Order: sequence, then structure tokens, then C-alpha cells
Amino acid sequence: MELNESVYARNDSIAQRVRQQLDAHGIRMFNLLGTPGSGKTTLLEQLLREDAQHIAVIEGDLFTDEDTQRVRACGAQAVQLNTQGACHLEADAIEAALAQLNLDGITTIVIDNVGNLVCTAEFALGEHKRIAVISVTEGNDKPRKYPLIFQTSDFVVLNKMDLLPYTDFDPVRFAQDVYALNPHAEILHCSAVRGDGVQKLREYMTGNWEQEEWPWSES
Ligand SMILES: Nc1nc2c(ncn2[C@@H]2O[C@H](COP(=O)(O)OP(=O)(O)O)[C@@H](O)[C@H]2O)c(=O)[nH]1
Ligand SMILES: [Mg+2]
Repeated sequence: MELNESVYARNDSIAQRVRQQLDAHGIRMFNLLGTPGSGKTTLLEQLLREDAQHIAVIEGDLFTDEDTQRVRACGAQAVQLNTQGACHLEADAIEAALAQLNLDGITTIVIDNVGNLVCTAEFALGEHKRIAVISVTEGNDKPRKYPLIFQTSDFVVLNKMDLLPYTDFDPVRFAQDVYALNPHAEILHCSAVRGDGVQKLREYMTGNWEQEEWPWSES
């Protein structure tokens, strides 16, 4: 218990430092979280289609650099972080990754987090906003089974809407469950392969929302 608290406190203080560094550069950072295969990297590829010059990517994966190759093929700068089996990224790795990026001209950084609905949600990385990506092929129970990711995400992408007719997924029930956990969440229906919903996500990411106070202020 005490060990856990010190791990989180240390992580939070590094995350706060990362956030200060980003604010000094006027850069917004988004933490893309979700299940393996929900479509995080496909969504990112769509976002990069229009603006690969101003968006840099930090890719988190256990062992491979396949997703980094995918985003570099879109023309974006990307740094690979391999967790060597760990199920989430921590703020110290993000701080090290930032040092490897050329931030000139960069307005936005997207962290393509390790696919995982549990521990990724527990670690602040210095991001300004969290975007959870869930797909309709995963079943309706995810908000009820994995509440923290929905409680802490600002934006929830419900992806693979093109497959909805082939599933028993109920988007209305999903929305009720998400709002019960987080009334401020915005839910966006997307098909990352078709590009549906991507423009709305782009507008949200570049929009004029208020910068909130640092939410992890205990440390
Ligand atoms: N039908 C459909 N397939 C998708 C969609 N988005 C992603 N996929 C597919 O789902 C698989 C996993 O996508 P990927 O982006 O690699 O998922 P990640 O593990 O979350 O990064 C790939 O085969 C994608 O082509 C979508 O909106 N509709
Ligand atoms: Mg991926």
C-alpha cells in the first residue's frame, strides 16, 4: 500500500513536470487509451493524414515498433517506447521521449498508449486530455467493468461503428453507462477505417477548451 502510494506520487510529480514543459512550449498532449485492437493507431493515422507536420507521436508498446512504423509512414515524428512487458506507460518514460523529439513547429503530441483498459488509466503522463478508444465489437460491459478509464477520460471514441449492424452492441446503453461514471465525457461515434468522426475529433483536439488546473495535485 505505501509502496503503491509512493509510486503514484513519484509518477505524478514527474507528470506535472512534463506538463509544465509542454505548457512552456504551448503544446497540447493527448493520451490515447483503450483496448488492444480498438483502433487507436488507425484513428491516429487518420488524424495524421491532414496534419503530420504539427503532430508528434509517442508510441507505447510492449516489444514491437510496428505502430511507430505506421505513424512514420504518415510523415509524423514518432518515438518508440517499449515497456518490455509492462502494461502501461509512466511519466518518466514520457519525459525521456520528449527529449528525443524536435518540438519546433509541433502543436500537438499524441501518446498512443499500450492497449489496456486497467493500469493505463492509473498513471498520469502529463497529458492535457485523455481520449479513450473503445469499439463496438468489444461488448457493452466495458464501462461497468473498467470504470476508471471512463471516469478519467475527457473524450470517449466509440469506434468501428461500421460494424454495428453485425453486433449486439447498444450505443444508447453504452452512453448511459459512460455518463453515469462521467457526466462531462464527450462520446464520439467513429469509424476509423472509413474516417467517419475523425474531423470532429480533430476539431475537439484543436478547439478552444479551457486549460484545466493540474488535476493530480496531491503530490
Ligand atoms: N471495421 C473496422 N475496423 C477497424 C476500425 N478501426 C480499426 N480497425 C481495424 O482493427 C484492427 C486493429 O486496429 P489498430 O488501429 O491497430 O488498433 P490498436 O491496437 O488500438 O492500435 C485493424 O485490423 C484495423 O484495420 C474501424 O473503424 N472499423
Ligand atoms: Mg496500436
